[in-house]
Amino acid sequence: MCSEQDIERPVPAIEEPETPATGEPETPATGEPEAPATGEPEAPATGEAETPVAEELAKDVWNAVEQITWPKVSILEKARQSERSVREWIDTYGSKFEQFEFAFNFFAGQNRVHFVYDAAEMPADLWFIGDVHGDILALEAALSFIDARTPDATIVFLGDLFDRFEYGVEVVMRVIALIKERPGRILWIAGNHDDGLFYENGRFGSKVLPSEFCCFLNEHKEYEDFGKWLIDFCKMLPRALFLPDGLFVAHGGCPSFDMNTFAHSIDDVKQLEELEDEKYLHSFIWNRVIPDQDDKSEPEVGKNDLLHFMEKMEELSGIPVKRMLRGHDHCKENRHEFFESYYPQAPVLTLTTMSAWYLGNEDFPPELMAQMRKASVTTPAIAQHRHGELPKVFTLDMPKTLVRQFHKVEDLPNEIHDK
Ligand SMILES: [Mn+2]
Repeated sequence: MCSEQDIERPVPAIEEPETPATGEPETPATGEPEAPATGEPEAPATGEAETPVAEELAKDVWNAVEQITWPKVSILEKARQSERSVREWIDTYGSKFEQFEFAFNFFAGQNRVHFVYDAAEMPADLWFIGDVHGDILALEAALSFIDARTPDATIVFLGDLFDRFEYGVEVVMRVIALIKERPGRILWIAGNHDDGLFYENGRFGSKVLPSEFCCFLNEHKEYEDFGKWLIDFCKMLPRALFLPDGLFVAHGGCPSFDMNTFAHSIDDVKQLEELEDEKYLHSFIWNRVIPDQDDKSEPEVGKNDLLHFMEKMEELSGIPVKRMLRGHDHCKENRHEFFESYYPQAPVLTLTTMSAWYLGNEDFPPELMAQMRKASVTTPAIAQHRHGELPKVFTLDMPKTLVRQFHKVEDLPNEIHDK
């Protein structure tokens, strides 16, 4: 199962189970075809048949990249160019975010729960990139893979672009520059790290750990204005996206059972506009869909809760909401997970786009740090939209040497790594 969760502060100590050690995936996230037991049409498409194709294609892309003598330099140079372009934009427009043309006709100032009703608005090629968390290598791998196959693709980011890995500012600059360079083809759905960043009493802080990015902003005064701009930018990003074929996309979860009122909070909603209430917006980002649990209360979401929510959305919007794509939990094995127990009624796919298993955070107690330093190479996952089904997953198998150039990777003992 996925791990590597984040917790909202004030819970300090251990939030992030990218801890490799023990409680690892009892789940199948990976190699298995994991046909969902029911012969559903939604059957997650990661099966045997798909895998060789994905690997072949990934290899093609990465062979090309490897020909660059020192890819790290060129990748970071690209990020610096992006930064220049973003700073130019900010100098010109300041906080007029409505100048950005996002995908699916989302504009700043609109409702942040975004419904796409018309199938004609669906792009021919639509891809999803999961949590990147400052892993510029994984981002570039994903972009080159997508661009090589489908040069005019629309790309939706599932949030959490910074914290954890050291290239947070590079990732953010690259993505914002993409929004500018590819008008109408990029969407960034806010994640909890994006939403958690704040500025108070002259310092950047975060509502979540780990939060290396706010430390970076505090240590680099030349990014202070940009950091403040970014906080406002993140506030206007969409929190949830509903596509006309029934795919519901959000970073974490959805409204669930409320223990205070002992009811589903979504039942109070009579009109879609009411979803703009902060408590609902918060739930899409911070709540967590949990496999193997039918009924949960906030902030967790079980299968029945998700089903209930989707039925309610269908009733209110007329879109037959049938399945969910999310980030938030960082799957270890091949960086994606299908929640088998949610089939056939409410299929869920969790996607993670990072090239290494977590490196740790200086805030952790030393004994835990020692454990977390043992990061290992992973295969970032991305996914391509398919009409009426969960997106198709591609895992990007790239050379370990390349990953080692970017991250302080240590190999885990096999008994841990190979679970
Ligand atoms: Mn995350």
